[in-house]
Amino acid sequence: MVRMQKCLLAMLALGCASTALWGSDLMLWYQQPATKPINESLPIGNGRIGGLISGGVDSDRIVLNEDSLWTGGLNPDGNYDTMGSYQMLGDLLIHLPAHQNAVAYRRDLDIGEALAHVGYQVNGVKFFREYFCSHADGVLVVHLTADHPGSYSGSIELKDSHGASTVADRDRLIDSGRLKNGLKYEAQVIALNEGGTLANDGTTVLFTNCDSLTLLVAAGTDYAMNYAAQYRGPDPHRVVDDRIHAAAAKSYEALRRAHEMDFHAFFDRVGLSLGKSSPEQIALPTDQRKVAAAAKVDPQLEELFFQYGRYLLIACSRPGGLPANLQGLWNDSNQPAWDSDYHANINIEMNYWLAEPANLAECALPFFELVDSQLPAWRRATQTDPEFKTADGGLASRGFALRTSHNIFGGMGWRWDRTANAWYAWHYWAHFVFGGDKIFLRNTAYPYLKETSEFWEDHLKTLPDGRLVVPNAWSPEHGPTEDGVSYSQEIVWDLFNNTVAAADALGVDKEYRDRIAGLRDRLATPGVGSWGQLLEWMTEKHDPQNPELDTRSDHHRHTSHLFAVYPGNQISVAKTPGLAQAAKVTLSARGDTGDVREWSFAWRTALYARLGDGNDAHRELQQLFSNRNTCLNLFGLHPPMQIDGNFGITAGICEMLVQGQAGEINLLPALPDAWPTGEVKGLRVAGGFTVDLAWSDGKLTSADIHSTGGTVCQVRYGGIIRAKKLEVGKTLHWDGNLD
Ligand code: FUC
Repeated sequence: MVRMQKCLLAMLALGCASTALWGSDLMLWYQQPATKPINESLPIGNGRIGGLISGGVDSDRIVLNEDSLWTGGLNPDGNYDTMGSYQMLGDLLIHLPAHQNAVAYRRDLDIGEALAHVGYQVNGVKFFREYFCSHADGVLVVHLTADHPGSYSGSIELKDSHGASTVADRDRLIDSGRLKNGLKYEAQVIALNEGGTLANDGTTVLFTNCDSLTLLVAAGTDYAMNYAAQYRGPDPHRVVDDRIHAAAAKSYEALRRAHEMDFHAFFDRVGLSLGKSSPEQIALPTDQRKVAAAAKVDPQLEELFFQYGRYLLIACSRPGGLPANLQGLWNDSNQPAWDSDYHANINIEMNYWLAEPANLAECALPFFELVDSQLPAWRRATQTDPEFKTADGGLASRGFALRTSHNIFGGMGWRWDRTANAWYAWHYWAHFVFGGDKIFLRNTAYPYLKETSEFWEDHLKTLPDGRLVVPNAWSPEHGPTEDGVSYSQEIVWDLFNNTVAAADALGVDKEYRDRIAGLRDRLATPGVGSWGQLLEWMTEKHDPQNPELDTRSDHHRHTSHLFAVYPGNQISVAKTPGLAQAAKVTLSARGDTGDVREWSFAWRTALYARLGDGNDAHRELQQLFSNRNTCLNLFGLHPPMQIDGNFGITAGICEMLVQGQAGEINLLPALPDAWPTGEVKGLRVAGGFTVDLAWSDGKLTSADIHSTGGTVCQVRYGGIIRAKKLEVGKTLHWDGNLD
């Protein structure tokens, strides 16, 4: 309430232009409603249900999503066309026919509070809407107020996106249906009024002369992350009904308080300041400001973009729900691009790069839950496919592989991405190595790592010289299919290396651990080519069909063979300077023109950061602001909209500020000239540390390293190295000149 009054006061005082009084600086704001939902509407979500707010004046459209609303099934033959796709749930439409000709319009999303707003005036009356999606109460909430009593008359519609009809029951709308795969879904909207009256005409709720309205939306399906139950659970009606009634029994203020407490517990863990933007930059609405930021550095917008990745992950990936798909949680189509699927050759991995360093580790849990629930189906598909004959000619009997794409029912699609199983293992290991949770390591991560290592133990091919290679692999989505492509070699190296470390951390499987360590050391490592590049394949390519392949003009969007630089760590400036130099040659040749897309810029940012090159990392980041690479609502734009770039860039910025690899915590390893002065609090690094840093004139001024893992803390700043064993809960503080 206090906040709403503050916002109304701001509107009264300043019309619609100011951001300063409106709330936090972390604000996306616009002077017009959205016209294209996925590109312009503002996203809210609670990890399971989501909304895209258009903020239309006389008709507000909120696209509704529920993360398990998927077509498809087991899809045993792996045909991408029959794999199914993520669906849109429907639209919540608020019709306000008398509200045409609004002035002083403003629409915003305050990502520091997880609240969206619309404000405008009609005939001297000030109208205000506030929207949020509560994890605490499981409902999406819209609150409509005005500074004049009795100003709201209109109707509420709930439109099913699969043609099912909605029925009205007093002040409630109920929409239920079944997809072709039998999946049952239900959505309900309830309207609560102050003043005026509510009625219904059988399909819509009508409101007349109300002072204010609160709309609550609950939704669910009968999906269950459970292979044994064929991915089905109880009918959603009961849960949806209970949720909406429980929420309706609370006051609007109580719902909002619970939402804010829940959200702040995640969001406030990390603070970032990269310097001050100019008053001219701050005065621009986000759609104009982001375009300008591609040409001229806008530090506060970069900070907003960093935090937007964190906001979006909190909004779309919470324990109990499904992990973020290709569009996170937001979808305005029943035929989304690439089915809005889980894409295993870069995209879903990139979705989760930020979770550990940006201090949102719990948000990674849905990924593990989904993957673990798919394993029985993936094992079956792999172990019956002649593609996976073992070295002795039999069918696979241990482990599983993944195709490039998968759904939520154990079904996969498109070509096999043979080492995606091992790339997923990187995430299981990262969750342990950042957080130190031994129970997770023992019960969840190690079983996954070990089973995947067993698969690769059975499938590696021995070359005449004794080196081991992954057979018949494809460097996504580039060049030929052949043995020993660098992408696959590096990922299997990473898997084996982490399996060894995991067995050591648990003190188990000594013999197995030694065997895997031996295999790791026999894996062919990437070579260096004639122009100093890191080789993407075992041999340099001279392909008349594809003359650019493996040349300085090869600007392919994927940088798969640089996995070992980021997110892997087989190659680093400190430990393998020659290969790091070759990686740099490759990266700069791949460039940032041509085939390079939104997520590619994010990966390149992180790669340059790992290679210690802050200015190049920043150049890649800055390009994301162009209309070619991000939508007006700052969602990544491939095109079409894709969310991995949002998550990837947050991870990339973390890597620019602090890195924890090669056994060190490296402070400000890639600080660009564009951020001479700044501060960051709460970033996590591997080994169990949280780091706060401040810098000025490009130099570190203070560092606080808090131990959550009780391990040796070896810190590097430039050429200076300090090491100290830090007990859990202790902080290592340095100020001023570290030398
Ligand atoms: C990968 C990429 C494409 C796109 C798709 C969803 O296959 O090569 O660029 O991001 O995923």
